[in-house]
Amino acid sequence: MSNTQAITLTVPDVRCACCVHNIKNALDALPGVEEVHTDIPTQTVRIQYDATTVSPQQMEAALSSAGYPISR
Ligand SMILES: [Cu+2]
Repeated sequence: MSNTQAITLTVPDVRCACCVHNIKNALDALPGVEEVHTDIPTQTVRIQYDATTVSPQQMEAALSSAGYPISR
């Protein structure tokens, strides 16, 4: 059973297309991540995910270890 949810994270280090690419790669590596949309002007990452498989904490950790810590 899947339980699709969405969150938007603020990632201040997003600056260019390569950051968008790196973020997508880091998140796509996590099972349960369904869709990643990074917006450069607002420095936000919107993630659609299966909440039964992956947690926001895991996604934040993946971003952080890819060099893109989130801000609150
Ligand atoms: Cu970049």
